[in-house]
Amino acid sequence: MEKARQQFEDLAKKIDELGLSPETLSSLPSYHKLCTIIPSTPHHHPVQRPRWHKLLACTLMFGIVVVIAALIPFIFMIMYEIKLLPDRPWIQGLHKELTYVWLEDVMQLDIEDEECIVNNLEEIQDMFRPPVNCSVCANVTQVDRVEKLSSDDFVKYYAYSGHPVVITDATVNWTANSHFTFNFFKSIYDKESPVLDGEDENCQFFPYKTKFENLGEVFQMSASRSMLTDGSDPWYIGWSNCDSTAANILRQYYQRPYFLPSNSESSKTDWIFMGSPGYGAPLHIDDVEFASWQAQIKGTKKWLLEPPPECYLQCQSLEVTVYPGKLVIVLDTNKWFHATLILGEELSVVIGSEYD
Ligand SMILES: O=C(O)CCC(=O)C(=O)O
Repeated sequence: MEKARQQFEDLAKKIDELGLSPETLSSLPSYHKLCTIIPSTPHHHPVQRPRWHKLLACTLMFGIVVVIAALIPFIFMIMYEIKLLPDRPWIQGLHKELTYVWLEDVMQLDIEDEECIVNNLEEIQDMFRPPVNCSVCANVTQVDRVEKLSSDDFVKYYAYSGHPVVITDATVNWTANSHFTFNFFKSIYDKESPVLDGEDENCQFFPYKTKFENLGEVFQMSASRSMLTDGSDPWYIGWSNCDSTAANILRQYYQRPYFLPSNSESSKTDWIFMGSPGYGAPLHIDDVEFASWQAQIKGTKKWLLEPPPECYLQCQSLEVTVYPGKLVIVLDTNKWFHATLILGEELSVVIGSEYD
């Protein structure tokens, strides 16, 4: 037995020296003979696993390392979002870089054009908006009507207080009042305008109760409907004027309201709302960046302003009617719920913009 064991050791050593695999050893007839003498032989020699085992193990290890490496950015992003990471500039920078890589390179989105990865439902947006500081409406019992409003007074009383105001001489020198008709807008928005097909995410279009899907369809309505002829279907729409060609033409007919302070930036995007008496916007609150002004170019519009529910005990609802002419209403539509209704017989046309 001892001799056989020695022979086995010699045989195994030889195999090692020759650089042969352990499988070669087990395939030798002398190995099998020795096994019958020493039943525990395989355990005496460190039997190595076959090569494919090694390959599989290496592949698995490599896979695990790759997966962990790929997960690190995700883990970082999640930790950042749930605020588990300290607020350091390099962490914020890294988060921004990773966001860009993810959205632009992986998801192939144009980050400047995409507003959200997943768009919020408006109802949910309203529900989860941050609560309003009720100083915007506490003690406000009416919408002031003022004229000759200096920029200083505008800043002091209205611009950032959230207190709505109507400025009754705001559009002196504007020629919009005589030019802004349905046909005028129709002539400006040519076929190339991104507003028309609604393809550009930044060009928002509100059809309200109508069936229009984009501005292109609006401008194809019949002349009698556009002129609100008796019996024609009423309509009311709004759109953001994101098309610079159209915006530049429109700006020849109106200027930045005189009461805005010189250091206040006006948004590049204007908003236009247009439509029939009896229609308007339903009660809602906006999620835009700043407060805005809106000039009543044609028609008469009644505004209903509701304080946000968290301020019901301190604030009251307000109503104000804005007539056509030189009037501009300034309102923080992010703070006040608002609804509009067109009064009278005339088509309502307004243009407005945010200011900071
Ligand atoms: O002018 C309108 O009829 C609606 C305006 C509006 O809802 C808004 O500016 O958020």
